[in-house]
Amino acid sequence: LFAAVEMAPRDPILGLNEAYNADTRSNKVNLGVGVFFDDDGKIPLLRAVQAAEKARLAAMPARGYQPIEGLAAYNQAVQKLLFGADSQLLAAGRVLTVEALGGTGALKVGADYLKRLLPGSKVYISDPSWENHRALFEAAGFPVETYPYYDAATRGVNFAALKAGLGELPAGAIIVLHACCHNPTGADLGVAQWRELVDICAARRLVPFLDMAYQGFADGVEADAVAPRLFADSGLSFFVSSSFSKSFSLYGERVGALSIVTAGKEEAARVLSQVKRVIRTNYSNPPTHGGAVVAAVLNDPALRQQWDEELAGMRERIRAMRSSLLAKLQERGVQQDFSFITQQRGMFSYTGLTAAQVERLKDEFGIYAVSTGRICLAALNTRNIDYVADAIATVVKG
Ligand code: PLP
Ligand code: TYF
Repeated sequence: LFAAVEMAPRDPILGLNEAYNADTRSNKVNLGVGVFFDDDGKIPLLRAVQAAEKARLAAMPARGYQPIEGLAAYNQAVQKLLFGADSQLLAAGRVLTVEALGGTGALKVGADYLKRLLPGSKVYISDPSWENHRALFEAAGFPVETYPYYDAATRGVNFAALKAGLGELPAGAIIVLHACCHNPTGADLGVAQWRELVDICAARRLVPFLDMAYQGFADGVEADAVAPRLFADSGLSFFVSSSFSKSFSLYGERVGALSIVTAGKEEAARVLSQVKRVIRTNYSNPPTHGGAVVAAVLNDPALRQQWDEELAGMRERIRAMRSSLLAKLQERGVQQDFSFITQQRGMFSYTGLTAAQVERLKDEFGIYAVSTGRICLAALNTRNIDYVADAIATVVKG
């Protein structure tokens, strides 16, 4: 049966973990995968999460099936994070939200539903994008192409090219947009640019799919929601995937959500019924724990405040590592301008390191980065940053 099965390629990012884990050097550093580590190099278990989990464990809840769409208290909390507590969109009942298995699960449910809704459409992802975007939408049966995004010369967004690219797309084209903290480049649009982009989507009748995997990691929960809120004001229909893997440090619990903005309450009910059908034939209904914990935190004012503070702590730690890495590269006499490190947002930086330089970092120093030159700043800490700065300085000087 399996004699002719070929070995599938590894995920370029998750595959790095395996190589890192197998490395026996004690000073090795994993700047590959996008995970937030604290200054001790550990994945934090947030205090707000601990408190919610303790209360949940003490209550010993029964483990019945959840509704297909997940926990209502969770889905409502997600909507408020995306659109604001007093959103008119929410008051009008235009949004449906379903709990999903992480941001990936939300993208998958959205992609499968879109394939039923718009079977002849194409999907456009940013150039470059998170590799799984392409794989997910291709797996749902869509042809996937790219729209212009990153400009290696400025280390920012080539907005003119982006606008021109989107301006050529046919009505009904699905465009996947990173709502904030673009992965892999760290280069985001500004508010005025988002406004223009919303206008283009409206004029060309594109179908926006916002991927919100890092809400709170750039400027804060509210500020980072500028894209979904501008789209909300436009009157357009669109999709949003949310992930709480990073913002709640709940990676393995698989907590995410898919929200779909429709024209009205009655339409939302019909769309929800179709999305539920997609879920039922995938995994029936989501697991209980992660969503219950996130809902408990978001719906309790004291825990919510604690989470806001802990999220700010994570955001500030990444910022501090950005400034520190830049300063340390300058101290080491690196001529190349690395000031973009402090301008890019979120966990990642597209460093401009070549594949050969990344290879040297791994071979000579045990420092793992993605071959595209993407590094995860959240893996730096006060103990490994000098070593990393030394190594980068060495490889860029030749
Ligand atoms: N979208 C982007 C842009 C991401 O970087 C990630 C990272 O994990 C995801 C989606 C998936 O999130 P999750 O881990 O919750 O599935
Ligand atoms: O880009 C990253 O590193 C994170 C984690 O298939 C990740 O988003 C990477 C690859 C993948 C799933 C998650």
